[in-house]
Amino acid sequence: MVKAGKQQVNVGMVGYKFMGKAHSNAYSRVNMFFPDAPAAPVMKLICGRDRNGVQQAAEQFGWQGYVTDWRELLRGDEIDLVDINAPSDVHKEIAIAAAQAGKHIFCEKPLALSLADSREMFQAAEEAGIKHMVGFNYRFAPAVQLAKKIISEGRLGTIYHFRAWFLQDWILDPEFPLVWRLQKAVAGSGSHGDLGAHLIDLAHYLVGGMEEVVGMSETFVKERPVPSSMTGLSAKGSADAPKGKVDVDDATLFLARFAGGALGSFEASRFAAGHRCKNAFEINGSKGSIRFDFERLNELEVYFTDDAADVQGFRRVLATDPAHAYMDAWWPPGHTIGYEHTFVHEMLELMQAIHEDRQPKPNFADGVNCQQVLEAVELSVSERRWVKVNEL
Ligand code: SOE
Repeated sequence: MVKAGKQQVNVGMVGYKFMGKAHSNAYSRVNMFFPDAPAAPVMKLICGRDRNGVQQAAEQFGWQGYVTDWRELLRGDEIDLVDINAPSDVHKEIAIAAAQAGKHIFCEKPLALSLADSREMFQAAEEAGIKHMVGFNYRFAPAVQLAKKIISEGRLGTIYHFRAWFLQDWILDPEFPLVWRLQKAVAGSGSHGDLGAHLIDLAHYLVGGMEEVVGMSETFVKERPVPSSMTGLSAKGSADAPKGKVDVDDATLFLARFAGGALGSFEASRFAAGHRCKNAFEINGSKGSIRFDFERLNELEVYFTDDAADVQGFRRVLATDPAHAYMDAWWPPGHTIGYEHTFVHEMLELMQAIHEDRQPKPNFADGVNCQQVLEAVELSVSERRWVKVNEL
């Protein structure tokens, strides 16, 4: 129930698999844990093409109703906010139509299949005057917010290095089926756009814009069985299924020079055996260093050069105190939070921004900036040269 007097934001959501579940959880939790937020989402309609699947998701996730055609979300005034978490190939069409219908938009990353498409989406959203947000959820881990605070307050001094890895291993088996995340026409790119996009956004958020990049990329398994069904990151197939071509990267690595002078290195791979979801970065500055690893997302390791000589070293900060972003809304200090909380914090920012009549952060401009670096790296890989980001 939304408190009397609180602004209600009626949500219509397209997609109901992995991200659909994460977003549904966030919409249903945000009002309960952040009762003072000036606006609250109301889970009106969920949309998916498969009637049985979407009906089941509506019941399981707590949506008031469901539809099988996203255009129904845009008719009339019932829906205020359209949440797009279906595969990347449909982001652009739905987002532009939603903007033109005057709906606010939350869109999962990567924003689009290409830089040109992301720019069109940004332009449509700006012209319509709606609020737009892109789903870079890792910004919203309290430990990442602490990293941002430490850097913004100058406590690391001049930033020299940003190095980051996003490592997974879920497609290591060559017989793992050709799911949509491995198809260029649907996903845009492979580990680069799926995992590297998060690293690029974190780099932009924490260190700033990049001037030039040089990359390398590989598809280790070039053909895979066509799946009979897929959901989230899992898929079913049979041993005798025909094979299809993998036309995205399995791993992409790149170096970057930041506008502020720092040097960056980035590694995104789905072939890093033993790493399930290692989204990690380390930042070194003139006064110290910090490091984060999503597999231990409550922690930030910090090192300050002005610590007394006899206790110099990295210390582990458990970012669960009221001193840490969002934590006074959750549990007592030391009671850790998880992946799903990052989405709750994301939706809180969206609700606050809608109420305050400002753009949320990160928004489509951040989505475009990320897409620009993604594409600059792709150009660098295909032309085997350094590429200036503003060439694109
Ligand atoms: C799968 O590779 C995936 O779930 C990505 O799609 C997400 O964006 C990332 O957060 C975790 O890995």
